[in-house]
Amino acid sequence: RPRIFSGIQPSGGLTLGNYLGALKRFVEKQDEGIETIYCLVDMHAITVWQDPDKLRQQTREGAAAFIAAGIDPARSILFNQSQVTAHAELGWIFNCVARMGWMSRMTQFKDKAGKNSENVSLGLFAYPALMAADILAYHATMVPVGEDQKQHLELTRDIAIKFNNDFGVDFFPVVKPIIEGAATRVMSLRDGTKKMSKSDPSDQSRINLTDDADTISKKIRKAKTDPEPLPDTLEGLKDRPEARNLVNIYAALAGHSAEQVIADFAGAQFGTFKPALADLAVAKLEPITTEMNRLMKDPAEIDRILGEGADRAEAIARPIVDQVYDIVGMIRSR
Ligand code: AQP
Repeated sequence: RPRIFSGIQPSGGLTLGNYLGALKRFVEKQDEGIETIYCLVDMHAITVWQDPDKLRQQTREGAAAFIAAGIDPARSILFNQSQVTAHAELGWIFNCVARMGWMSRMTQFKDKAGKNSENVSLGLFAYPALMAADILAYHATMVPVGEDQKQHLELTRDIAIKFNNDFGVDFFPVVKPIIEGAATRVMSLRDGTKKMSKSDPSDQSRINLTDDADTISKKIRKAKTDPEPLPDTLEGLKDRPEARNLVNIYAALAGHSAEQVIADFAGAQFGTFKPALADLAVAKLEPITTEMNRLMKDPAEIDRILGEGADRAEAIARPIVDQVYDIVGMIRSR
């Protein structure tokens, strides 16, 4: 039976990019009846500095977003990474399998470290090895992610293959990224060539799942665009990253293809298209925000759900990681 694993960092409030590229699709996979394991990856979050109280708050808010978006903790396993020590344990072993050269080629590391790579945490560099552990500790084979995670998943495959070769076993499966839909890469509202990101310093660049209707509308109306009306073919969006981004967001929210949106809005000015997009975004996001706010009133209940999810996750990961210790040659005598 296929098993899905995916995660989101509680490194800030979740954005429309996280929702369309990841969360919405996590729910679809759950509803297809596939075994789904979803994680708030708090240990990844601390690869850059997080205020402890905010980290707790963001982890609970992330869990509330999952549930509000349609993750059912009875059907999916939902937990925070640090409660299942198998991730850290396998992560260390993978640090010893992955090669420095592989890690140095990771574009996300280069982007996040910028010119200051001497001064970022060692954890940020090792991040993709921990991500491989997140997935492989469950022998998951399918990983729904946004386009930006493709390279990390290729590295996960390389780590699995090298581990199997180094120890002469056929233990870890080959992992397949699932990158699908109209919004696998939602771009910043201020710059159509940059990914929408929770850590972008400009709040105007993103829609947060906690934004109210008025804020969402204002951000969309103010989103950067060009002066041309919408074209009548997708081809016409080729060199118009901002216009293309808004069309893709509309398509993903409406559950249509981008072609369909272009057919419906061919020749429309942004003065027409943006209000339509704002109305659609509010209609889709407001119920989620309202439910998140309701869930956040009972943090103890969220913690209980995460703890229960961690118990179920642990029951799957523990025997797999115990076998890894055995394969590697570590004595387990108690
Ligand atoms: N802009 C995006 N478009 C589509 N998918 C996206 N994802 C993130 N941004 C977009 C997908 O969301 C999942 C969780 O991502 P993450 O929280 O692990 O971290 P990230 O990819 O680094 O996202 P952020 O928002 O940019 O966080 P920060 O700013 O902390 O680095 C992944 O499946 C990702 O593809």
